[in-house]
Amino acid sequence: MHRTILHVDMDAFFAAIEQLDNPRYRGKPVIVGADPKGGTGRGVVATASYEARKYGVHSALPISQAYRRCPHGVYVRGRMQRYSEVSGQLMDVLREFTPIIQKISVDEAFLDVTKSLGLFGGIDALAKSVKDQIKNELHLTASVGVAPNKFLAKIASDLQKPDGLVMVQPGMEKVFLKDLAISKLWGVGKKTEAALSDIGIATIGQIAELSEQELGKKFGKWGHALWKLSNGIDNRPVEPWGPQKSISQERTFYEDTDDQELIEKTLLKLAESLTAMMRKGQLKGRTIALKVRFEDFSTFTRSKTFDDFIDSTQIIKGVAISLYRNFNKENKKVRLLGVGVSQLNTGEGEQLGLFEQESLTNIKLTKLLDSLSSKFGENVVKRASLLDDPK
Ligand code: TTP
Ligand code: MG
Repeated sequence: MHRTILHVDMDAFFAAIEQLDNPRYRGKPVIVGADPKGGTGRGVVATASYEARKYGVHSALPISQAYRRCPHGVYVRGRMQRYSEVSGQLMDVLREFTPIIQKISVDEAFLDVTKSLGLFGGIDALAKSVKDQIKNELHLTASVGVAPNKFLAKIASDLQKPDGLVMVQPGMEKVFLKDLAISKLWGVGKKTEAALSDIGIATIGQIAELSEQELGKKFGKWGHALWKLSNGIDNRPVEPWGPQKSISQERTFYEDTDDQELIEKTLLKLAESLTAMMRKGQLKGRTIALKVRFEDFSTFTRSKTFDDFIDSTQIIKGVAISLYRNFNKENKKVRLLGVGVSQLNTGEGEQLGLFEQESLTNIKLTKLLDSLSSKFGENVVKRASLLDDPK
């Protein structure tokens, strides 16, 4: 018995919401992100409407370049609160189709609809209905991928954007993947891509032809995962939110930075707001982790595990700074920093890796923040978000 998994991903999410809320922006190239300041602005594009993408403007492009490519575009700052609100509405719509739903970012989720198919008259009708409901209730479009597993569903949703619908029938996994570029494989970054292209490999089908042992030898544990994925095998379940497994705080700098003072100050602030939240939620954890994303988007975590459960601001600050100093000795420019705690003293059972479930953490944090804000006022507990100014 095979599973039926949907991956739903909204189209040009932030930009589409701007066009929804400001009818005069519709049909125009809308760019959400830093202030371009007539081409001299610093920082990056969060996202661009499909009209703007025709000019080569996309997420993470420096805003100055975006301005050069599309000077007549409509440039807007982000409104995270509004985007979170729509994100919540999206999840409400999706929950009508199945309770087995895993939100993986502000605008995307996996749904396991295996057991709902009968209710909705089969997969074609269900998938159409998901798209229609999003359109009717949110007035926005989504792209949907349908497949026997998460990996394939995620690739499928991206293939016919915007307003796409791509289905991978059971049994067609390898045919579907055969000619796709290896960059579509989860976790294949520039380095793996280069290593694979060195041995003449450009498509997923070519990886699938190698033996699992061979890949294991070349890439270790990751090689085995690579083999499985390229053969269309992915048994990971869609995991609805369970009890909280980790808590973290992170911040993206508008401008990548190698300013040690700013970096360490930011880490201290993140540790402070993290521990404030832990104490309010009566949470302690055994593993303290640092997350660092560099300019090229490569992302690393470093952690330290203690025998005891900890919530001390001093300890967490100290660990965050020492992990950072040990890790970034070359002082490479940093784009994002995060500090988190896992192995929490709540719930039991399997402990998930830190940052693996950012959405889960975010939802829990949002709830916690809401309750704190109502007690202490907004500014006391402002959360680091993608669009916040780092200062
Ligand atoms: P995505 O789903 O990656 O992008 P998108 O919805 O804008 O466009 P697409 O149609 O290709 O799915 O990300 C969702 C939102 O997250 C996006 O609207 C803005 C935000 N975001 C950033 O702020 N920075 C980034 O680098 C990326 C990739 C996304
Ligand atoms: Mg999207």
